[in-house]
Amino acid sequence: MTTPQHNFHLSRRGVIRAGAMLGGAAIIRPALGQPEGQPAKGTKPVHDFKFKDDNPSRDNSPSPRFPPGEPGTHYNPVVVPNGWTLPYKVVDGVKVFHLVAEDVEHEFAPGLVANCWGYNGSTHGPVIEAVEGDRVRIFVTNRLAAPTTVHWHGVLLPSGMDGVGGLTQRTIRPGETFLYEFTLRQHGTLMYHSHHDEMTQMGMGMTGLLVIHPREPRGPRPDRDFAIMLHEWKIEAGASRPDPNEMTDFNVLTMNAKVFPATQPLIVRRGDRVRIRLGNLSAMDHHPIHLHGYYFTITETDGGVIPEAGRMPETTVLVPVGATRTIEFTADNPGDWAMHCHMTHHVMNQMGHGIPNMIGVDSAGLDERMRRLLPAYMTMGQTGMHGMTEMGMPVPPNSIPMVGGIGPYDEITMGGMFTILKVREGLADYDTDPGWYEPPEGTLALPAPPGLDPGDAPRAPAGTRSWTPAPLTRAPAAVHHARYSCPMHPEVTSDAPGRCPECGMALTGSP
Ligand SMILES: [Cu+2]
Repeated sequence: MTTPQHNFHLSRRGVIRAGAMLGGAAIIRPALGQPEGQPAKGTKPVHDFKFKDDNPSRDNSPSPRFPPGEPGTHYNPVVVPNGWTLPYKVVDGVKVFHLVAEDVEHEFAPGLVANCWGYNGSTHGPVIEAVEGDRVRIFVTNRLAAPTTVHWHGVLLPSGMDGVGGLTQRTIRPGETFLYEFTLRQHGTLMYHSHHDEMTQMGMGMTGLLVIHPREPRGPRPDRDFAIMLHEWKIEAGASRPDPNEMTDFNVLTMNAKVFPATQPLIVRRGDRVRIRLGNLSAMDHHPIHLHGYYFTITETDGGVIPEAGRMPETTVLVPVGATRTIEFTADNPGDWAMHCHMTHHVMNQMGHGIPNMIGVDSAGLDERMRRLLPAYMTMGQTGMHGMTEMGMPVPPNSIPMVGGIGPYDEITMGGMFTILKVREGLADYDTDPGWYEPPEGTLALPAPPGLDPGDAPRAPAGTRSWTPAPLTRAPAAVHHARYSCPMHPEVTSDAPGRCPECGMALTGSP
């Protein structure tokens, strides 16, 4: 390949040309969910499903194809916390997937269940995982009451496979099954989502990750390769559906559609090479995801691999709406490490938003007087939001407390877009939660022992909190009257044409 694009790794070695491999096998019968009865008025009849392998790579070379990549041989499958990966079948050398768009009853955390939209019984949809050079055939059945499409975000494919309702295809009507087929020319972390009535359908959860592994990895594969989709929802306390019309006030912020403490921790062995793929299909918010205990490198975007010369060490990665970011690091520091969105409202759950500011309020007497009117009244938030996890405060039906849960030492005052990276020595397996980290003696912050109090802490020196500008040494020039000034000495001005006494240049201006 002559392309300079670093994310294209396909070589001629092992390439199977589409024609040689497929022969006539690309013709398949429209057996899966073919709509019964007449096609909708004004729509063309279903074609014969004979797709050409005409997806050009960047350098317009003929379509390189490989046999289907296999897990274990060509890649280590991704780990999807709280989620799953869509199984496929290989038919005539093509990987065949089947997505079903449908209503999904989804639990965001114990206590909060909502009727969302998703794929194959989950929201978000399952991760689709494949290998660069694979030919993929994806059936999409629509079991929603509304028409839909699926767009393959970031995938280099023929225009007619791009899934944009109205623009590149007619929509998939309720009950219909459509077929998308293309060859994967790239590797990376990409996404799929509805591209019809986008605000409603993505807002209801119709998104998923699409991971394409490189055919020829340039370095050692990661030991743990996590895939996480970020999203935001508006679910009024007690409501049974997300409100996709919300523009600003999102109150359920999720990783793989879960809020902490329901987010499954990322469990790794000390020394593991870790990759975390983050996608964001929130409606309105970018998410700066911060990892404690490490610095990492942002290695990829949904546009491909970042050249090594362009990488920087980071502790926070901003994942914009409609983008993916991939970070990598070696897990050499054992512990329980928070990984969360650094937008502080994005680590609060439903009830933490839009309440009156009570910080500093002395509520003595107020509660008593209020209880004469409202027997259950209790002022809250006078010193902030802590205490909200454990006070056993009744919450409205179908809602969750505003913050997370009880940690090993205290309450954890974060919910929402928050999870924990658990790095351990000598883990038996990755599937068992190793519990809370026990720090070696001498490595835990504790109350200062008596007698070690350092005494008065330094105070801010006088003058650091206010600033007095230096007094003027002369009267300000009457520039507002002058019509002429020196281009080199702006303080030299005049109401009449002339020359600058400093430098002799003609004053500029207009009569
Ligand atoms: Cu955020």
